[in-house]
Amino acid sequence: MLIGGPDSGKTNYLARLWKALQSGSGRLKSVEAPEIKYVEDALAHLLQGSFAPRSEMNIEESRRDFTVTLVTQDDAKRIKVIVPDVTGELWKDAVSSSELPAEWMNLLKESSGALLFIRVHSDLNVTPMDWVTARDLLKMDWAEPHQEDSIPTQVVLCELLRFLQLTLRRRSDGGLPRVAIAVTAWDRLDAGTKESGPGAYIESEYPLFAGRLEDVTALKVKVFGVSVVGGDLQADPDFRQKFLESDFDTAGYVVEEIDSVVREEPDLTMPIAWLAED
Ligand SMILES: Nc1nc2c(ncn2[C@@H]2O[C@H](COP(=O)(O)OP(=O)(O)OP(=O)(O)O)[C@@H](O)[C@H]2O)c(=O)[nH]1
Ligand SMILES: [Mg+2]
Repeated sequence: MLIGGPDSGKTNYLARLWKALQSGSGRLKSVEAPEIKYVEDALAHLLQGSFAPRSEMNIEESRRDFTVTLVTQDDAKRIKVIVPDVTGELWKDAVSSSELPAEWMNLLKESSGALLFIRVHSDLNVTPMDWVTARDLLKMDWAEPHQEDSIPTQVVLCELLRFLQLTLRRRSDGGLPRVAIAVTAWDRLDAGTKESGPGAYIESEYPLFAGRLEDVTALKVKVFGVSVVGGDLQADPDFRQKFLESDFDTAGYVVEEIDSVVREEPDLTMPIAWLAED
């Protein structure tokens, strides 16, 4: 299941993933390809060299959950991916009211893995005044409605993680449920930060959340860096030009860290494949 706050990169990843699943060169491919209009629209944006816009809450089309069945390259394993309504505003609302709508709750309870999105340099990332404030916010009783925009991003992340801990079920092989964290717009980071890897990025930007991740025993967590096309289509016209002249299927990458070695992979399906991996 794909989840994340507003502006966290869900739609653009989904669009890029869609193409990767169809091209079939990654770890996962799609079994059947249902036509989902907003995903096709988002992909059309990318193909034309611009990021897909933020999802609108009011458009009926963008508010429909859908499920796709994916299969591993060797046909050995089938994975059902649920994409709930993709507007992050609703996840944020859920956090500020401390309540998940019943239908999402049920979807999560049927899942044994989730992909949680966080975006590099989002204007909507809210930084806490300080550590103590963030900690107190986490401890507070959410019954009291408060200004949702004041909730620091990492507090939202901690809450989403808590929802996942409460709801996700064990895998069919008995293993712990998994949560892949996608740090999107990875291309926007400077070389040094990229080199340190996605885990270190979370630790420096979201120390409270990183602490939670370390303490979690009921979930298996892995952090990935994701760049849907490998650069910034908005801020970098030179990159955009090169992108338009190149083969879309080679654009973008995922970053993972194995035994302290950070490596880049062209396979955009990797975080989801990891969720289902043995
Ligand atoms: N540079 C760069 N920017 C990205 C990437 N992915 C997303 N973005 C930027 O992030 C913005 C938000 O991405 P969306 O995919 O719309 O985020 P979302 O989570 O679907 O947002 P909501 O629909 O509001 O919930 C985009 O408009 C891009 O500007 C990426 O891989 N690289
Ligand atoms: Mg969206």
